[in-house]
Amino acid sequence: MADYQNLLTQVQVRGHVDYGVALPAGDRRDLITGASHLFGRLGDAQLGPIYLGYTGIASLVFGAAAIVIMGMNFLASVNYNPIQFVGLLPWLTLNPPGPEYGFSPFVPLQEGGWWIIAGFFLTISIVLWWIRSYRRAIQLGLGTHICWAFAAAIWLYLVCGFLRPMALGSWAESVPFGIFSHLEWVNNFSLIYGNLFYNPFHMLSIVFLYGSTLLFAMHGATILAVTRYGGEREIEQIYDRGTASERAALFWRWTMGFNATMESIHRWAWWFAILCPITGGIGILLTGTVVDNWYEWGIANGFARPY
Ligand code: 07D
Repeated sequence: MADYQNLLTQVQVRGHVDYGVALPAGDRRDLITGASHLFGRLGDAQLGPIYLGYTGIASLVFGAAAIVIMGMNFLASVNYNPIQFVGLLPWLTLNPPGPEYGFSPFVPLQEGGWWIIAGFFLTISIVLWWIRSYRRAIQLGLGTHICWAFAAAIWLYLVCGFLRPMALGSWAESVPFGIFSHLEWVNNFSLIYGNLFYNPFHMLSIVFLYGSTLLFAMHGATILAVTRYGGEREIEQIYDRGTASERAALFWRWTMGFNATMESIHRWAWWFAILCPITGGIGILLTGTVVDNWYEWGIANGFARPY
């Protein structure tokens, strides 16, 4: 029945609710459990148990506060007209303080003060969610790989919204909360600092971004292709290599002369993924602090050519 799994066939196993392994004292498993056929099509059919805990609840409260502040500012900007709120949503924005306020924490609410408060709450929410992910991993006896990957993304978030503005002494450098306004920030950032394409850390970040998708596609495809030989039991294949990994490895040696192993492919994927925001954050932090114009920097360093 479970043979010949591929992209389109799937099996949903539905039994008693699985509460998971027994854990040390103090463990809690909150909220409903049930099963959903739709969820089963995307992943595991079972819903819950969800663990909220103190950090989870606090994170949701701070996150909700941040979003409500953003939403209320958006609403105020369209005179509390709900129709316009929906219609203009992609264009609505909550902007950081202007350059006249430097990096002062005391800014009138309408001049960027709300932005500081929303950003503060959002950051608390994200950090609490990180703590929650770390503590849940420890509680389950897992490694903390997921938390450190999440931390890499938080690094880029903090560089863009806090660390670089602090280094330059100006909130105005920071990112607005808004759909198109944050895209405009990205575009203007590149224009003002001489085209981000010439920033070597932006180059590296793109390498790891594209590289991650490539590795993920190669790995996902390889595992799907060898499930008929039990290849989806990846961990077993690491310590007890079977015909699935023999065939997968030979495929890649045949086609490109080299293969990752059942184990190392996951290290490749993890490093590529985390290096995308790590190198990106370095590139953003250097911009305007160490290098003012990446195009001129490229000319000075012999890889860009004058027009
Ligand atoms: C954003 C940070 C972590 C996010 C976290 C989540 C919540 C939810 C909810 C508010 C993703 C926090 C949020 C929990 C909140 C609510 C409702 C990670 C993030 C923790 N670029 N570019 C990159 C390409 C150009 C520019 C990275 C390509 C132009 C700027 C990446 C191209 C110009 C910045 C990348 C291209 C420009 C970047 C992002 C092509 C614009 C950055 C990596 C083909 C005209 C960022 C060093 C990432 C960076 C960045 C790709 C072009 C500007 C590799 C492919 C030339 C200003 N660009 N880019 O993981 O790190 O983001 O740069 O043209 O700041 Mg670029």
